[in-house]
Amino acid sequence: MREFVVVGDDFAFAHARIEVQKDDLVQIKFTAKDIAHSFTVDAPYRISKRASNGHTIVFEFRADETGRFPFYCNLTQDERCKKMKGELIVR
Ligand SMILES: [Cu+2]
Repeated sequence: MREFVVVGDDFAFAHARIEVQKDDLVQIKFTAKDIAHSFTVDAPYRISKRASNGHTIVFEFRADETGRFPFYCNLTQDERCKKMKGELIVR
C-alpha cells in the first residue's frame, strides 16, 4: 500500500502531487487544518472526502486507471477553496 499525507491549509494542498503505479492500493490521510476542505477527484475515480477543520480522515482506493487527474476542494464556504489544486498521477 502506498501512503500519502495531504494537508489542506490556507487554500492549498501539501502534498499537491501524488504519484503512484497502476493498480497500487493508495491510502490518503487527509487533514483539513484551518477550515473544512475536501479531497475531490472526478471520474473515473469519483472520490470526494470532506474533513472538518482540525480533523484527519483516512481513505483508500485502487489506482486502476492510468493518467493525470486533478484533485481539488469542492466546498463552497469560501471562494478561495477554488484555488486548491493538486494532481494524482497514475503511471
Ligand atoms: Cu476548501
